[in-house]
Parts: sequence; structure tokens; C-alpha cells
Amino acid sequence: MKDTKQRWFKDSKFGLFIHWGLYSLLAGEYQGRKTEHIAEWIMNHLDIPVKEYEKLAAEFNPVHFDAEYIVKKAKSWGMKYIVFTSKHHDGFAMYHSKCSPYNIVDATPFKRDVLKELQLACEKHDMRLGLYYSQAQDWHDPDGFMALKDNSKKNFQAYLDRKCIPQLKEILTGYGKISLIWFDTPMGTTAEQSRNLVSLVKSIQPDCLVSGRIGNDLGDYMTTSDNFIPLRPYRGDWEVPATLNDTWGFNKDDHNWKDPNEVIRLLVKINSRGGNYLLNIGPDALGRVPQDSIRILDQVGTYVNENAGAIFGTTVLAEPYPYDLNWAEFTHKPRTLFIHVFIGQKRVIYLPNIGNKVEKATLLKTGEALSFESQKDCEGNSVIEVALPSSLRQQANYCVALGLAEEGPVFETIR
Ligand code: H79
Repeated sequence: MKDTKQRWFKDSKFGLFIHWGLYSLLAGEYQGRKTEHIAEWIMNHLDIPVKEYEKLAAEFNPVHFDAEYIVKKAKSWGMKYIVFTSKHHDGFAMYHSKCSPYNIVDATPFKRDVLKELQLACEKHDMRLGLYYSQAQDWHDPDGFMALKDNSKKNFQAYLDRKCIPQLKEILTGYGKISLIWFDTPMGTTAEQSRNLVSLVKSIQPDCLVSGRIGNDLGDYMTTSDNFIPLRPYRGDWEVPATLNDTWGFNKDDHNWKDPNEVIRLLVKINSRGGNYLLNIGPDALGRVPQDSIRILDQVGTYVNENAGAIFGTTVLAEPYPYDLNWAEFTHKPRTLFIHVFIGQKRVIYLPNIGNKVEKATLLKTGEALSFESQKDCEGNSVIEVALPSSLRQQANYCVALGLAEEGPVFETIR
């Protein structure tokens, strides 16, 4: 079981992932060819030669990038940490690297160290900062791994010594407190290499967490598969990295945006199983956050802020609710059960097998008391019925808090 032993990670519940790099300029299309896959993989998927892809840097001039706007937005959405791509698989550093000129300051007309700007904005607004760093895949360095290609002739250790390790030292010494390093796709990394990278991080910033994707079963917390949620509660610390559409890097043709209500439900589902939701935005070539991302996250943020008490500080139930419901998720604090309802038109909440004695029911966001009845059904199971005011029928989501008489088990098992 992976355990960060760090309160902030356990309590965070919700974070912002930012995928931004040279690929954002292509937005899913290169010389008339479109990628059907995640847009930050365009160099690999469309076989763009290094010398050609490098030329993008000369065009990268994201004049609308505003670190403080993004940090303030993340804060307003209730997020507790930000993870930014300091270097993705394409090998381009989104900060002023001294050991590779292939970086946003030295290779672009923009010349701004956006990581420094992000660091300062995070410090100003009391937001934790973590950094994505692609430690194994580097499509720019001849010895970095590349998925779907022959890596057998590569001297991976030479790449680690020449680029990865020096760059990790830079991002861990030049940008203040870094709360975590988000390693990804270990591929052929040996156990010793993974261990050495972990030691390097901890030797510079002992409290800096390392994501599960350092490989070889190391790392401080479990990272699920991209966009996948564990079916059952998972003891220990973990995180679901996820997108709002079907790409991480900006893709102008991807309009498959999730419904905001669905995103809220995914957040609560992940939290109820003990995990954090690291939700992505992909700024475009000019540094603008897609309006659809803002629209969705503004709605998610409204729910998070109105129902913060049912999200932050919640603990995983010893036993999940024994029935499969398509309209609700449950979160829990000692002596309180939160029912997150994701369906309009309901007139009552009817739930069998709540064994703990219910003492009160309230609509969380207003504190309004709701009338309820506890009875036994014809089979002898406990049933709770909460009356819902008609005003809720037009709402796609809301949370009802049940005050419980005892700290013990909340649900009866099905007999
Ligand atoms: O940073 C984001 C992704 O770019 C990265 N992880 C998240 C957080 C990631 N790396 N690898 N993968 C995701 C999965 C790769 C899937 C692949 Fe493919 C399938 C690579 C090759 C085949 C998709 C299809 C990409 C290229 C073709």
C-alpha cells in the first residue's frame, strides 16, 4: 500500500493538471494531417522528425499566457494543487533550463520563464505546485525512450546523466517548494534507475512526493491509469489523472467535452473511494485556456464550493452502500453521511439499508432542514425517506447531509 504520510495530499481531493508545450501550437494537426490521438503525442504519432518539430519553438509566442489567472481560477474551483508539464515526452523544457537550450526562454521569441511565473503566482495565492517531468520518454534526446519505436540501441543511462538528472536538479532548486514530481511512462527504466531518481528528488526536497509512475513499484502514491477510476475503495493514497475531453494537450478538433454534472459526479466518486482527482486543462498556442474548460470547471467549482463540507475532510466508508445506484454517490465524515444526488425531478430520497439511526437531514448548501422518516420495510430492513422541496426538482445536483446517532457502521449489509 502506498502512503504519502502527508496530510496535504490526503486532504486535497481535487487538483489541476496543465499540459502545455510546443504540441499546443499544432493543436492536433501537422501539415494537413490530423492526429486521432492525444494531441501532445503528435510528434510520435505522425512521425515528425526532430529537426522539423524543433522549428515550432521559433513560432511559440503565447502572449496571452497569464499564470495568475490560471492559479486564481484553480483556487476558485476549489482545487488544492497544480501540476504543470515542465517537460513532456517531446523533450522541450517549459522553463529556463541551463543544460538544454531546447527550452521556452532560449528557443522561442516569447523568452519568458512560464514556470517561474507559475511559481510566483502559486506562492502569492497559497497554491501547491507540482511538476510533471517525463523522465523516460524524451523524443528529442537520441538516448531517450520513444514508445512504438525501437529503443534497443539507446544508452538510456547516458540520457539520464546528460539531461534528465541535471534538469530535475534545476526544477527542484530554482522554483521554490515543489510539492510533487509527476513522473510518467517509465518504460524500460530499471529498478536501480527508478530508485536513484527517487533519491535524487528526496535529497534536494525531502518532502517532495513522487508519483507512482516512477516505475518499479516505487513512488509515494498510486497513480491510476489515465482517466480510469478504481471500482472499489483503495486504501492508501492515490490519484486519478483525467481529462475534460479526449486529449491532454490542446486539440482544436476535440469537442468531446464532458458534461459538468458528470465531472462533479466523477469527483465525488473518486473522493468517496479515497482518491484525488487531477483534472487537466490544455492551454492553446497563445496560452489561452479553452473556454469550454472554463465553462465546465466554473460549474464544477460552484458545486465544490457550495458543498465543500461533503468533499474536503471526508473519509472512506468502511463498507460502501450495498446497492448499485445510478443517481447518487456517498461521502462520509464521522456521524455524517452525505448523499450527492445527480438527478433532477426526484420528490423523495428513498434508501433502504441505512442501519445507523438518522437524527437529522439537511440540504447541505443552505442548511435547510428536510423532513424525513425512518421505518422498516416489509422485509424488515431499515429505510430512510427524505422529502425534497419542489425547488430541488429543477436542479441537476445537490447534496443532502444525514446526521447519524452513532460513529459505527452506516449501512446494513444485504441479508
Ligand atoms: O501526459 C499525458 C499523456 O501524454 C501521458 N500521460 C498523461 C498524463 C501518456 N503517456 N502515454 N500514454 C499517456 C498512453 C500512451 C498510449 C499510446 Fe499511443 C498508445 C501510445 C502509443 C499507443 C496514443 C495512441 C498515443 C499514440 C498513439
